[in-house]
Amino acid sequence: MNSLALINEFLGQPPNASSHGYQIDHIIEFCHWFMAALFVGWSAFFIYVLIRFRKGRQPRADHAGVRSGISTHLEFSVVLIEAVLLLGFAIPLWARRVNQFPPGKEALLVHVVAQQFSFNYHLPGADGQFARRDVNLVSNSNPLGIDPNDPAGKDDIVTTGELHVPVDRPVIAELSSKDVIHDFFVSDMRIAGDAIPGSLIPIWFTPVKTGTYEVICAQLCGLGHYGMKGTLVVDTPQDYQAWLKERAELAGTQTTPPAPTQRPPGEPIGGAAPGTIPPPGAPKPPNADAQGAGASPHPAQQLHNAPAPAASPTPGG
Ligand SMILES: [Cu+2]
Repeated sequence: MNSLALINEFLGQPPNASSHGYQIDHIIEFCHWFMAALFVGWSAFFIYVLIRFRKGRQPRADHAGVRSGISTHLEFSVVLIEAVLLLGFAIPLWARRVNQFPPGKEALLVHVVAQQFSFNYHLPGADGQFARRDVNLVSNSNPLGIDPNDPAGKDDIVTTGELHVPVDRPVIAELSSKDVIHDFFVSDMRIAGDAIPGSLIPIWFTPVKTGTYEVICAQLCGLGHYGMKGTLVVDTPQDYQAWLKERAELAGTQTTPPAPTQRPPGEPIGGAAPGTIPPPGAPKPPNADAQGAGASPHPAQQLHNAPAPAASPTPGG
């Protein structure tokens, strides 16, 4: 573990704070030591060749070249080690990340909706049900287009910039985007995932250390990309409950019945709400299709057959 910390420090990586992160660190460590060995080996070989085949010692070029098989064996071993790294470590590790999601009941499911230039978070509240989202309801005060008439949304929590999660509980973050491709990257948790318009991409991690961590966008997404940062706060279970309560109370004071979202009174519901920029020629999606992902099957199964997220216009649609 000491060498892991050394490599991390050397590379400027923050200490790992997730349950799976040590595996990522391990493969990073292994690759770097291997590359260091290669670098030293090739450099030594290069210097040897410069001296051994200098003009003074070898005035005439020998077109037959090297006759021994040492270099072939060396190159084969390098290829073999790289194949072992890829097939033995990298691909199985990746397969575990994408195939072995924590059970839905055990995990905290949060919708992460990226936009230029911030991350929005949608939590289902006490009932565990996400409200329906509709792109036509998106406005400055309702960044996710949550349907104010959906009873499932009465206790939903929407935050921008800061997300709280409890420690030692798996978190499934379902990524989507409202505009361009972003990337939800939390280096302390050793996770990153692209947020792509028209896709729902689940990633998961289990935070094992309380604290405040930086979330950044890792895809060049426009002029304000440099400032697209957020905060992930890992709380003790008690602090997390207190935060949930605080958010619920805040939502309660900011809404006017029957709207559970932060829609100011008098703002039109449906149609072209202020702040909404529908794509050119976009047909209005039928409400049935826009049913939020809360009632959908296991997130891992949505990767390829997911409907477009309600708040994300399909490219070219
Ligand atoms: Cu971005």
